[in-house]
Amino acid sequence: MSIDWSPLRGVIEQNERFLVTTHVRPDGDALGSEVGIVGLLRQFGKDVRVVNASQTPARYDFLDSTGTMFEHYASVAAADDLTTNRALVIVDLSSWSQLGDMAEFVRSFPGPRVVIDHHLGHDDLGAIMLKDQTAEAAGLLVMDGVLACGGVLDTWTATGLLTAIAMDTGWFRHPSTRPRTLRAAAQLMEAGAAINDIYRNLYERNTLGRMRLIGETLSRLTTTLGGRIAYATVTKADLARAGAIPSDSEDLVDYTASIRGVELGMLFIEQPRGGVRVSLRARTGLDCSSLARSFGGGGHHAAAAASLPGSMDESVEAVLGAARSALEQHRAP
Ligand SMILES: [Mn+2]
Repeated sequence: MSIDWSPLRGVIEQNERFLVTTHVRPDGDALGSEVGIVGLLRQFGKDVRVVNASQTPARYDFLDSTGTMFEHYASVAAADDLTTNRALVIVDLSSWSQLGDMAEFVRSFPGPRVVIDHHLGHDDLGAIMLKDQTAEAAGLLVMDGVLACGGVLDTWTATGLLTAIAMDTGWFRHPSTRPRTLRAAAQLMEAGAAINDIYRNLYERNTLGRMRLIGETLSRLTTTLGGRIAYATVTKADLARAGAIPSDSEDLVDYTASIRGVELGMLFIEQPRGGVRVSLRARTGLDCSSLARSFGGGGHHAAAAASLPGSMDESVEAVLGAARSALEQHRAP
C-alpha cells in the first residue's frame, strides 16, 4: 500500500503553525519520526513545536542538541498557547490510549490533525489518517512524506529518520526488514546520517543503573509451557535497587525472545503510577498484537504491548493464562 501524501501537502500549504506529538514512552521511531516531520516543516519556514506526553529518554538527546525541541506536556506552562492557529501532526500511534496525558488535549484540539502511522488497527482520532500497516517503521513513512511534499533530507532530518528505521527494525534484523529498508537507510546515509554515531549514541552510553537492571532482570528470566514462553518482571523496587529509571527497561524485552525455542517473550514492568505494562515479542508467527488487544493494548504482529490495572502477580497470571491458550492454538510453522 502506498500513501497519497497530497492531504499532508494541503495541510502544510494551509497552515503556518504546527504542533507535533507522538506516543507515551517514546522510542526511537517516535522521536526520529518527529525529527523528520519537524525538518520538513522548518524547510517550509513553519513555526513548529514538539510536545510529548512523556519526557525524552536521555539516550535520544543527540536528536535534540539544544535540549529545547522535545517539550514535556506536563511542563508546558498553562498559559502557553499550544492550539491557536496550529495544525497537529501525530506520528507513530493510532490510539487514544497511546496519547497518555495528552489524550484529552488532542480530543479538544481545534485545528486540523494528521496521523502518520504503521500500527495495526486504529481509533477514530478525527484525523487525516496517513497509514500503512505494512511499513516497518513510521520513520519510513515520514521519509516518503518528506520527499513527496518536496522536502529534502538534510543531515539532521536524515539522522532522525535513520534512528527511527533502525530502532523499529531492531537495527535491520527483524523480519520486517526488506531490501527497501536498506535502500532507505543507504539514502539517509548519503544525506549525511552517520550510522556509527547513531549506534554509539544509543547503545554505548549506558548508565551503570541500566546495566545492573539488565543483569537483575536476566537473572529472573523464567520459562514455561515447555520453554515456548519466557518472561521476566521488573518492579519499582527492582528499579530503585539497580539505580535505574523506567526508560532503562527499553529493549529489555528482546532478551526474553532470544532464548532458543521461545515463541513468545514477555516483560512485565510495574508502572510508576500503578498498574503493570507488559511488552510482548513473538517469534515463529504468533500474532501478539491480538493477545495485547485482549488486554486493551495493541501493536504489531511480532511486537506489542498492553497496560493492566492490577498488581504484578495478577497481571502475570492473567497474561500468562491468555498466552498459554494463544500458543496452544498456534502451531509454529
Ligand atoms: Mn513505530
